[in-house]
Amino acid sequence: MNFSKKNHEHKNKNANNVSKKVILSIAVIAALGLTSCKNETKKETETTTIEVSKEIAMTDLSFGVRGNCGMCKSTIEKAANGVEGVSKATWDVDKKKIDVSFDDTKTDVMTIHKAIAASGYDTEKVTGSEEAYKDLPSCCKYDHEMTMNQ
Ligand SMILES: [Cu+2]
Repeated sequence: MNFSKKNHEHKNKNANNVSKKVILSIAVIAALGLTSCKNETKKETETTTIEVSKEIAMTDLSFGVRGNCGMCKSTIEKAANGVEGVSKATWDVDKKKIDVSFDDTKTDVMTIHKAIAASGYDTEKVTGSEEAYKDLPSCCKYDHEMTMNQ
């Protein structure tokens, strides 16, 4: 009698263990589910961060460029805007300086200096092409000693 009672209790303990295991498994599955949800959220955040840093990659700076008039302005700005990655180029006829905005993953400031110089205009880093200078209208034949960044 005693023996069978003990056996019965033992069986009950086993049953308890089994249901505990089931509850544990459910808890683990739920935890895994939560983790994967969190991972998805993380990925979305990372994508957003990349998009933001792409906008930050636009570089704004200015440098000196020699020139005389409105025709110079359009030639200089056209040359700068012709560089891939440049989104804005504004030359100031009084200050003899250009403001440029560009994507520094696509170009760099020296490429812009060279493009302007190729159109015949001196920049503070690159001397303008003599060939292109000869072809400029007489009103645009600026003084090579002119002070830039006034
Ligand atoms: Cu001019």
